[in-house]
Amino acid sequence: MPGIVIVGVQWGDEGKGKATDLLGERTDWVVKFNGGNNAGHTVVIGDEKYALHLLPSGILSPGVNAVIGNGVVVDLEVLFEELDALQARGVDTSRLRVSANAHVITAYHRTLDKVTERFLGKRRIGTTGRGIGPAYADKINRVGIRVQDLFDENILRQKVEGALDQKNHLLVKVFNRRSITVDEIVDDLLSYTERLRPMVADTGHLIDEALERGDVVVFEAGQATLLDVDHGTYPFVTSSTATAAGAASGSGVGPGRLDRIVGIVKAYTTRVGSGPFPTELDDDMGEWLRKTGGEYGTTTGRERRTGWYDAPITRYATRVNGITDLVLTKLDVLTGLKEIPVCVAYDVDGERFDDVPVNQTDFHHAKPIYEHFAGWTEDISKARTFEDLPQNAQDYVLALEKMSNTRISVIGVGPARDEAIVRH
Ligand code: 2SA
Ligand code: GDP
Ligand code: MG
Repeated sequence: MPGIVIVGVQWGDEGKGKATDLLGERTDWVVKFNGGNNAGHTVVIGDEKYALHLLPSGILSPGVNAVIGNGVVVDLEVLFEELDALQARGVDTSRLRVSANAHVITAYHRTLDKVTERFLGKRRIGTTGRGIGPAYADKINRVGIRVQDLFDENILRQKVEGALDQKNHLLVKVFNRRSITVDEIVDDLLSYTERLRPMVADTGHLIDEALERGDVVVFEAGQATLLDVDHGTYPFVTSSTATAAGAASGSGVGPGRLDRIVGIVKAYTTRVGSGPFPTELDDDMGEWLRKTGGEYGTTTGRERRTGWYDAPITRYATRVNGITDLVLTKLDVLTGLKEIPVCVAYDVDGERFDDVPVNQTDFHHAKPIYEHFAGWTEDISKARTFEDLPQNAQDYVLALEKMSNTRISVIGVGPARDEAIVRH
């Protein structure tokens, strides 16, 4: 099983970073294939806590080759800040390779992201403001700057000129901002080239060779299924393919190379940013989940919206990703609840929907239909086998497994690397 994809089932922050890190011991390569420094993965190893944004979580495992694939948008300032911070903590980052075809995020992408959100007012997406959407828009519009362009100043200058042409008009005339000069962008980008040069590679080729040798390659998705630009709650999504299919196009290997698709799902649900969220709790219970689960953005520090587990979402994610195994995280957070509601279907204006409705308006109107499960009070953070869990916790897990038609292979019972139950 050399090609393993890790995807988020819900709206992100399910604990993908920890899952990737857990697999690290048996992994040779970790590939980030979508998104950029909008991602935030917290990994706890012993007493050390790491927050990663642009770098794949696998970089924390000694000996693992880390790859930033062609599907990623790279903010070079952030890349080197993260590398410096990890190096200062003694992490070996020498095995990082960056795709020559990855696009770069520049100052004008960051500015456009922020001013567009302000302009949208109540209709804003709630982006992370990192320039992700504008960088992908340029890519699709064929005016993006790629990593390889940094090594030819003439080409770079031409491309930046092309990209800035319409943007300056927009910035000055529509958003009342100053115009951005070609020189300031080119000078900024060129300041990174010498440090970047040894990392740049034909990463698709490297990964293909690794798979051919039988190496274990983990493809780590940023964001999640419902934030995917095609399959998520559009327009309240990120601008990349965050589902399993993106692992192939975003890293340059064929889809047939992907052997297992591991879906990471939280024992309840969270979301950051705007958009529909049927099981959202806008009350003390929601606040309790946020506090107990530590649900604050890893990148922006924003409060995450919280709600109960939504089974139709997991079934949907299982279908669009082809999930073969589930990792259920943060079961420990639910400890102490008398009963735990689980959304089993939706009521949409009087009609029952067992699945996520295809029509976005229906999803906005969806009211959860709940089934209630008995809670437990015992501390489960020391549980290492399924049988160590209290009966009610076992029943909760088995019920979620049945509703999603997919095996739950790993259960997270705490943030640390070893706080997990692996079911055989
Ligand atoms: P963007 O910046 O264009 O990708 O924003 C578009 C939507 O995607 C959501 N998004 C995220 N949702 C959850 N977690 C993310 N990463 C950080 C974290 C978020 C943070 O790990 O906590 O720190 O705020 C992430 N990145 C993007 C975003 O909220 C918009 O709804
Ligand atoms: P990602 O974006 O999917 O990698 O997730 P984040 O790192 O943004 O958010 C998940 C948070 O939950 C992090 O703070 C993790 O340390 C933490 N976490 C992961 N698994 C568990 C678990 O099983 N239990 C608890 N209590 N925390 C967990
Ligand atoms: Mg996160």
